[in-house]
Amino acid sequence: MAADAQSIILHQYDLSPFSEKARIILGMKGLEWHACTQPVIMPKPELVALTGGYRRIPVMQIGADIYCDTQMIARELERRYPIPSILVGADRGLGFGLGLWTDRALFQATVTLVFGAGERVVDDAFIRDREALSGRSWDLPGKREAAPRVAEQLRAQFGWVEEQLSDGRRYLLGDQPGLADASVYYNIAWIRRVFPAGLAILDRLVLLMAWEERVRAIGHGTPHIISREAALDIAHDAISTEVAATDQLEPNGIKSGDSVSVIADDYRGEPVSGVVVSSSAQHIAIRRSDPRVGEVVVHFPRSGVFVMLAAGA
Ligand SMILES: N[C@@H](CCC(=O)N[C@@H](CS)C(=O)NCC(=O)O)C(=O)O
Repeated sequence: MAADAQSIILHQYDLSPFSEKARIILGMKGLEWHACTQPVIMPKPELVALTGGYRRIPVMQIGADIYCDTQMIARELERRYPIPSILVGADRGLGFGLGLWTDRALFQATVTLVFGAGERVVDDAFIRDREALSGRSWDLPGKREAAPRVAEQLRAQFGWVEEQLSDGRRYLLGDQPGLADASVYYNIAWIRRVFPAGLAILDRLVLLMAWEERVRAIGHGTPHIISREAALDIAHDAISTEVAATDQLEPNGIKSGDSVSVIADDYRGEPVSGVVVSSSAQHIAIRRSDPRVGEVVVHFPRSGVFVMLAAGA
């Protein structure tokens, strides 16, 4: 199926843990989508042409709208394709809130276990790339030393999932799968793929293991493949559908038309600069231009980024 300006394009790569979170959400919604494989390390010229500097994976593109971060991707998929909802039952905010645990504390512990206790799963170029990004040494001896203690932390944290499932529910927030499931699941799925022996610490968590199988069985919807050039052509030929809107309650008065830079609030990376189209408590959308893709609108979540007004704005 050829992609067009309405198609969901996920810029991703196969082994990327956060891409798996997005793929499972696409599966929960039973969506058809296009997988655009991006490099694991810099340079990522096509991705950066779309985002203006944001280099993480995954990024979702629909026409000339570019959604950065799985939190933003989940929110936009929910807005465009509300049924079935990934915000289960009465716990609509919790799916997002739990992401602060699963995508930071839980994921960091997962990373330390995989790289500290597992076989070497990455090459020198990957290590140099991540060192340059974080400004910190990869410190394999430190990871090795921390891994046994982190295993205890992980057993405790996955133990919460076991406790949550102990009343017989099928998924974390009820009998329907949702964002919370995708957010915990990608951590386990990644350990299972790259360091399966690491899951021995969870052997006794039988409800967790059965839940993992259920979430895996949800699958990834219907993916097709799209080349990077074809994705850029779609962005170039499309017009963003984002409508200009000023949020009167913006804490720092940011309004439509302001020039801003947006940067991730953890280990930073390149700021993305542009002109605000719309914003709310949960998103900011900025317009920018690029010689290859023309005018695009890049969308970020608010929890997880800092927005800075450009000097003189
Ligand atoms: N908060 C982001 C995290 C994404 C992330 O860290 N992705 C990893 C790959 S799974 C990545 O791109 N790392 C390289 C980098 O940070 O440049 C999200 O939810 O999408």
